[in-house]
Amino acid sequence: MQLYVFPPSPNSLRCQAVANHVGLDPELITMDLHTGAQMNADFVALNPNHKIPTLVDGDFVLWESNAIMLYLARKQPDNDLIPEDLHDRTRMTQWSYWNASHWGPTCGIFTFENLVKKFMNIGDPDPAQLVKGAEEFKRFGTVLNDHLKGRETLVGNSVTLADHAVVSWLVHAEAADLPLDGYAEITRWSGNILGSAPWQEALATIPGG
Ligand SMILES: N[C@@H](CCC(=O)N[C@@H](CS)C(=O)NCC(=O)O)C(=O)O
Repeated sequence: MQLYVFPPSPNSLRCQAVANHVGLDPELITMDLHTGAQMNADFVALNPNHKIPTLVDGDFVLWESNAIMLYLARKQPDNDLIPEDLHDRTRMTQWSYWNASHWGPTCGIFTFENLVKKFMNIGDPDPAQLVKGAEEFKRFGTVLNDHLKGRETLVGNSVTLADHAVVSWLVHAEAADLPLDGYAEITRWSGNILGSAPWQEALATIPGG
């Protein structure tokens, strides 16, 4: 099994964390997005969106990180990343969609403006975007912070795919200057999840740490 990744990317890190969590060891193939490696014809044939992460398991090719996480979790039956209980399972789905629709795009504003632009030398942060990001962060960060009060995980009593998805955007919290002051529950929860072995293993693949 091969997993095409770009290790600093939250989208690929969350798939790597799930693979580690369930004890799968796909071959990691790094696509250097800075040099446009994702545009090469062989990769575009696998994923016409030319985006990482992309998974290849024999003849089976899969893209979109949430689908890949689901595949990895189901590929290895003995884990509790996908709850059996209907309410817990659909709550997990709720948070996963929330992450894709709201939390990811919100954190993505800070990640792009404060981190990616600097890294790729493509200009200064756009103040208007950061104002928009701050408004969105207040709205969705409050939802997450309130939900986490008295909880160790987003759903039920153990880590699910939702934790891996939502926490992935906090990997670069400091470098992206996410406005986390006052969001103590998010900080507590993300510290625990990102400090866990599957995440530590995934984070160790980022060149330069
Ligand atoms: N919705 C996709 C997003 C994947 C994505 O945006 N990947 C970015 C890196 S973070 C990428 O590969 N960009 C390269 C490009 O668009 O050419 C997922 O969840 O997998």
